[in-house]
Amino acid sequence: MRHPGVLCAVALLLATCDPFGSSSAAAASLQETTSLKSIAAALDDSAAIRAAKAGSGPDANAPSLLPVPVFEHALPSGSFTLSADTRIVTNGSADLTAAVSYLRGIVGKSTGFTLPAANGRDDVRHENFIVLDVDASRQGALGQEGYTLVSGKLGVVIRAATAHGVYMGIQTLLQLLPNAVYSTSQQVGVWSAPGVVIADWPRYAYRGAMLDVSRRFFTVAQVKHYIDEITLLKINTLHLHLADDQGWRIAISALPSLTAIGASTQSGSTLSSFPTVPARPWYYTADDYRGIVRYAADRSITVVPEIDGPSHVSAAQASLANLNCSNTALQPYSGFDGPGLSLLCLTDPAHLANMRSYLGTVLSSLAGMTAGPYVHVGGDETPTGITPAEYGDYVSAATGTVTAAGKTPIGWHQIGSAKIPAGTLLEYWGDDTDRATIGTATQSTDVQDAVSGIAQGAKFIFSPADHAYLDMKYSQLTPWGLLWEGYTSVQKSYSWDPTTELSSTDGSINLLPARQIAGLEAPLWSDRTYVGSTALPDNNTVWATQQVYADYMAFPRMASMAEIGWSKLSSHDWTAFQQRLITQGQRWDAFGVAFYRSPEIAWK
Ligand code: TNX
Repeated sequence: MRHPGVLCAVALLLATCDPFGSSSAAAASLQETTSLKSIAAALDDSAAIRAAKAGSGPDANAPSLLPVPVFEHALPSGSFTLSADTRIVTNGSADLTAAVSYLRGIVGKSTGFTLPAANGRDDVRHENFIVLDVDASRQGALGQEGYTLVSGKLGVVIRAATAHGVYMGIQTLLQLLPNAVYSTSQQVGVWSAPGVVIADWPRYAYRGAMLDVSRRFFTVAQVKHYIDEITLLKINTLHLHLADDQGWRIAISALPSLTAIGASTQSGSTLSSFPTVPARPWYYTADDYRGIVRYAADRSITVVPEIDGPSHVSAAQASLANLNCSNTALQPYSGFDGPGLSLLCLTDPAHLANMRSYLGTVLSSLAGMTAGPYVHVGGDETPTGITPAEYGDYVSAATGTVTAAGKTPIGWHQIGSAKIPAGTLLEYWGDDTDRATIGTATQSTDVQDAVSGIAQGAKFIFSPADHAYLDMKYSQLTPWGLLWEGYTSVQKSYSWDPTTELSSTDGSINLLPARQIAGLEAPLWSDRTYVGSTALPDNNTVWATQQVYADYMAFPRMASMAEIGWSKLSSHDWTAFQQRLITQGQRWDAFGVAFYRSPEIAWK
């Protein structure tokens, strides 16, 4: 399909088709341009936005981008070449400092170019610029994270309503450049991006990744590395599972025992028995955590902290005696048992008061350290003995503290069974077995909890365990991870959709209105990060490093999640996705991501 309007609109970048009459006039008008405003105003990308809104997808010959953008049209007449002279032009109307230093950081390492800021007339004459333009009036057309990108001979122009949108455009620009741009050491090359016009925005606002740092501690550097990896795919949320049976990972100054005792264990090891003394204890100080939050924010990622409960709480029960009915602290737990292992004492007024005081302290200090709008309160897998009233007491204390701290609660979908505040988000981890019960006389408990949440107006984040759980093995050959949902191939991770997870298999019943879908999240649990993980480990067991485990399990399946979360449903296509993954694999190779080379894909 041809888009002549678009071609003409980008005449300034191409100097071929000229809306002002002749290409030389266009070139001249650029030479005289002294401000970003006039460059941006002269570049009319509205035709691209119109084409995107009208449902035009990417051209067949457009460059391979992942997630695939809403609209992308290859421009035949010339590519942009990044060089030591390329200048960055911004208008300073929004804070682009983080986005610009991110771009300089990635490009600087691989190309050695510094991309200095332009300063007026002289630099624009270079005809070699990257314009980053924030214009709030484009909010209606592009939303929070949308952007347009035009590249041509003279430069690249990225325009958005917010700095987040510009940042997403920068991620796209990196994908347009040669894969070696992701290299962390200097490379020689011709750094060209093809001529293209793109109009793009996400399908869902919440596109998350979860890291279980409780069962296996990830250092600050390892968490930052994971952030660096997920941001390449336009993931915008990092959920940290900070407390579970096997470990407590965040310092709460008013309750020092939570880390002094609760952080001394992980699945399969205790600090005292650990073969080498770790350089750092197995928790984040408040400064560590704030540093992670800042690092993420500089990459347009919101951190969501989670304190699980009223089950998955052994680490807290080992640290604080008054959470237990016996008033005795439990032994720290470093085993491998899962569901229903632990429960706070919720059976009498004194212990309910202890629980409320504990949550009040922990969740409000965590809210205070968190820049983003959410705190996750857990709520999954309680033991069978608990009554709905006890569970409701916990959920009400947890969500009440979060809302009182000015944040929005998120919980695993089970909290939908209790009374939850308006605006609560539910993270749904049901699977196709649950789906098969929708509309039958025996809807599964997971579906019932979801239905109760839907009726209370909750919004949903989808993490279906049979598609989105990154700790599930890909195949019999996967050395680590779990298997309770069966094997999750790359194709299976790509073969689902948020709009049908809560509808009957035949599609006749849909429980969840589309407006109550916030997005999706890919959890990476860390229960079993060792070779031979279908059995318990012993002294000879070989453990994966955190980074090897995360890279292998999350990539390429994170790309499936990213594309389902960002791209239009109509562009969803396994065959085309496989092709995009081949290119993405080369980017990962350059960036140093030790992804799993699944035989489903013809990797280069
Ligand atoms: C279930 S699903 C869990 C986690 C485990 C995971 C292992 C959910 C909210 N809880 O505690 O780590 O399975 O796959």
